[in-house]
Amino acid sequence: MGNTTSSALSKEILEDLKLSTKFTENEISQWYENFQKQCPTGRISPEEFEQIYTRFFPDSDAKSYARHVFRSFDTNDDGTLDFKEYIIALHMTSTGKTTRKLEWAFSLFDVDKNGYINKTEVTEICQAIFKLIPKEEQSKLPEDENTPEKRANKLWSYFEKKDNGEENNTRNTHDTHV
Ligand SMILES: [Ca+2]
Ligand SMILES: [Ca+2]
Repeated sequence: MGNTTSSALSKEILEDLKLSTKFTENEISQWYENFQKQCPTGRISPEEFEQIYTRFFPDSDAKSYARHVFRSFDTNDDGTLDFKEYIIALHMTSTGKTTRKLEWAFSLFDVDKNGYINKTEVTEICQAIFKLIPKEEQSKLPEDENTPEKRANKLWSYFEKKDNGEENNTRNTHDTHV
């Protein structure tokens, strides 16, 4: 008995994940099995995460975006993603509720994690997102958002308008265009 075996998912984490994601116990257990196969150490490194993204975006440069996404899900700031952080990430990017997605978008944009979003951070994320878009797709974008800077300007003025200059209130906006 005891909890020396690392292969079982603790009841505590399971209950916690069921509550915060609405995934079923079965689903979570299955993901845990897969996670353990792919990731015997139980932790995903930034490099492994980049590789996952590179597989999804083979024709573009996904590295900087992957780095930002990784940061936004590494909630305990230890430089790796554990199973719990991974499942929350999965939930957020697939079936998550809008409010949860906005919370995530906020932490994605808050590059230095100080609780505020500034324009430099918005520009940085827009640049990372742009690198995901293949070149030929970029040329089809509307004139007012066909560069990372234009996109950042647009997004920034949207935040400003919404929040009356209160840049720390972006959690309350209902559409971040990302
Ligand atoms: Ca972590
Ligand atoms: Ca910040």
